[in-house]
Amino acid sequence: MTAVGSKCKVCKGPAVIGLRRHHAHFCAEHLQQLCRRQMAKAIEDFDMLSFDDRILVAVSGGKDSLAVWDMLIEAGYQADGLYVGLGIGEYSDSSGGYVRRFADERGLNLQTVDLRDDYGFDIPTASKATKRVPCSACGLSKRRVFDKAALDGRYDVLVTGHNLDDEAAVLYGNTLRWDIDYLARQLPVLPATNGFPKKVKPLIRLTEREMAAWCLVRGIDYIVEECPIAAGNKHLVYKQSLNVIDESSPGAKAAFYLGFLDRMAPILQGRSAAATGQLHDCERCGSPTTSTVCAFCMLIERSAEHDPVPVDMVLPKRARKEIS
Ligand code: Q46
Ligand code: ZN
Ligand code: ZN
Repeated sequence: MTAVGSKCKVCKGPAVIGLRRHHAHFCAEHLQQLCRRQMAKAIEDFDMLSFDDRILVAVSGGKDSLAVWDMLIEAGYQADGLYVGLGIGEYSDSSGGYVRRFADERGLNLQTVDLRDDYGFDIPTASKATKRVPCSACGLSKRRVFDKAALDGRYDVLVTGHNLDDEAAVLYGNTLRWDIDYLARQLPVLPATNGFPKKVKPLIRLTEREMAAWCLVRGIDYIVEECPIAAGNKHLVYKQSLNVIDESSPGAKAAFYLGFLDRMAPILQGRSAAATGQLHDCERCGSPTTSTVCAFCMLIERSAEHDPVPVDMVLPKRARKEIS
């Protein structure tokens, strides 16, 4: 559905985007109104945030995390940013630049952590050293660095920019594997527990396309390139599959994910490892784990003593061809 020549459903002015899920087009002002309302509904429905909370937003330099930071500040929340340098070659250098410019231009407080400088490894090296696929080493590292920054900084809540497309794709993958532990934890709010900060996802009712449009109309400059390691990963394949379904049945993707939250998540309540009391303290760092030593401590140990690995050594074959 293209917006060219179409009129806004609300004011009949020139539309900038057409949204099949809403059977309507919207101008810049009413697109923003829709995004604000959807975020406010998610925050209210799941009791995500209060205006007294000190919020830490994990920002990557991509559209979603910068958009959610912008939307929270605009709505009157107190939100600082956290950027983690992953050491993924030029992609990391460039994404860090977008985040710093965003924060500087708006006078916002940004914290930065660099995996190489602060922990002695980067994602390509961690992937080789632990024989994990890069996104697994990356996801584990980010989660732990986010948790630590939020707890050390005494923030009330950690926000991530996961949108409806992200959550639907993760749900799709978890469902294909019937991974009950992950399904039981796939909630838009994870409460603070011993060793974990409260974590929330205010963009669960908004799509990738809506977030790109938000950035466009708000003049937010973000890194458009995907992480080079993402090329061909399963998450992207799940997203594409859902987009094909949504193309023929507009709204199916939203119904899949929001229906899960409404009808399936309550049934799975109490089924995660954390809820069934299988977690205890890591003997090295004290973080909750199902093993004696947590996966992140193992990753640090193996990676820190490994020779640094350049990013092209861990790129998927397709991305390597494109670069050469
Ligand atoms: S940054 Fe990290 Fe993503 Fe790159 S290595 Fe994978 S997980 S794709 S959001
Ligand atoms: Zn309008
Ligand atoms: Zn540990």
